[in-house]
Amino acid sequence: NATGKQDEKPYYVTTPIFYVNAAPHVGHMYTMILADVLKRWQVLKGRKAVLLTGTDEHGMKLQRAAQKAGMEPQEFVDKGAEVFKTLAGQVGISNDIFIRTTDKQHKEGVEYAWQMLEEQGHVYESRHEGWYSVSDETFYPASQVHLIVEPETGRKIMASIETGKEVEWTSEANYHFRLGDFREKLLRFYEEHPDYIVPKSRMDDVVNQVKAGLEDLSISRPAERLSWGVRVPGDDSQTIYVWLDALLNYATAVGYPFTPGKERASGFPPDVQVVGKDIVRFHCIYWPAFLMALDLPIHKQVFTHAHWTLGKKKMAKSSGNGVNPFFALERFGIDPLRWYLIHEGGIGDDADYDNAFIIEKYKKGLQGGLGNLLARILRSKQWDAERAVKRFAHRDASAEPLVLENGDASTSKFYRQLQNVPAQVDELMVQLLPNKALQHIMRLVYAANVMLQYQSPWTRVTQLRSAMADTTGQELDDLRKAGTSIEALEADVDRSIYLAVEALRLVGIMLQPFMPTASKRQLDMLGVAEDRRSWEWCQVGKDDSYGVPFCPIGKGEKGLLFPPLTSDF
Ligand code: ME8
Repeated sequence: NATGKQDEKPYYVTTPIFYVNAAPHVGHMYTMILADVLKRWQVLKGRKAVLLTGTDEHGMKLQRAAQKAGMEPQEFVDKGAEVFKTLAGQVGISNDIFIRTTDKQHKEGVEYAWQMLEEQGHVYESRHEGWYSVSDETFYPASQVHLIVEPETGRKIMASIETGKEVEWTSEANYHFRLGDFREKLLRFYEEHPDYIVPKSRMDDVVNQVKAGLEDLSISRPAERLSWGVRVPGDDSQTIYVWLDALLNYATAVGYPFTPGKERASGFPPDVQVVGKDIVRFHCIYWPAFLMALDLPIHKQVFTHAHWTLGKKKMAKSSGNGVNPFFALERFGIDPLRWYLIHEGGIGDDADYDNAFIIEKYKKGLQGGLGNLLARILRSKQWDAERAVKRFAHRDASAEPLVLENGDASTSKFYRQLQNVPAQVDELMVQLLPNKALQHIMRLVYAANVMLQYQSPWTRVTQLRSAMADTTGQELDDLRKAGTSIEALEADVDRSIYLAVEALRLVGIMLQPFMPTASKRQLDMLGVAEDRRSWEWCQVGKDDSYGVPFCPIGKGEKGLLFPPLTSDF
């Protein structure tokens, strides 16, 4: 009912908010796309969903980057944020919110949260000594740093063992968060929520880390060192630690501090937070501890993914080996790039980004697989796809069966596949395996091509034509002797064409979250009504009124859904 719908908590998906110290690369675009696909899948299924992305604009790293650029920090971050916003727009990210940590409302929310933490006794003042990495914006314990020779400069530096980033010895007075107090509570939470971190292997890492012990967390820095950030309420000499500031964005963006009763309608807490494996600790240890301390509900799942590498080295802003996402978009187009990144991107293990490989995958999957199937059905003059759909989709009760009792095993096998694949894809999406889900959709495309190959409607059409043209009647006789007839042959052709068209319709519906533009064109070509593109229509035989007429696909390369890509760019 209407009230139920209003009260419904929207499905809330987030990306990390990105540092604007340097331009985005393909890695950032990947996270955005993953989150976008998860959101769009929910929308396809009829759920209200909210997607957040944005930029992390405070902290030492930004302060130094602005200084280096000879700019005022605000001017510097304004420029940086614009680039990320433009990127989200160009990749078709359907974000409802773009938060910037320099937004007034966010800063006020952070101040409020700080006061709550203080009031509840979670904060104390003390001196802090340790190794701080500006690049990672975090302290490392002595056991996690070592002396290295920096390859580029030959300088001997102390660096984090985990990230290889330089650390600096800092000794200063600052505020601490009693993170250690949350060890037991966190461990209990992990135990009660075994699916909290996906994939499971990263859950195990986090549990082991917390089991090994949690040190209290330094959550402010002297303002004379770090001026670019939110000041500690009531103590102007200290600036709030950038990660506390940044993590709170997921709450402030949807209205924290919440008006009582409004929290659920805002979407909070997030249903799924997509992050790279580099920031798991922050999202799966610090963030839930902050939420516990603030008496806020905890996010349901953290979906962690692996990294894109270039020449096997992690793509990173600081290494200068990031692939420019704007160039990639121009070269391959939004949909092929979205498809490639999800299909080939790493969740558990890193994946290497390679232009030649993208072209190869494009040729095989999109041109040779999906594009070819569409063209085979819609462009061929050999059969009448409209007649096939009229015959089987628009059938009445007395119509001939689509799958014959003792018919060809290959068609009944394919029919079963058509029946099963949507639910299987949905299950993969529920398990947060969008790569596997996309691969499974593509398998249906390949299976449709194989089914056609096997059914060989073109051979039957030739047989049909020749029998009809044969004035001696000999060929008709032969057909009859072989236990078939003109009508049966024609029905066979229509049957295999209809099964292939049905595959294209279901695939088109399921591909919408992955390739919004290409799938729209595909469904347009198939003549599927706009209001019949949601999940409930993604069942074989459900739509009885599409395809009449099919939209002309156009001549030459222009009319192709996936035109050839040029490899020399
Ligand atoms: O960490 N492959 O921001 P950030 C895949 N501001 N994804 C990659 C990647 C790669 N090579 N490199 C980066 C921050 N990413 C903080 C987050 S959230 C409260 C604050 C993606 O600009 C991946 O999602 O360094 C990674 O976690 C994120 O960008 C880091 O972005």
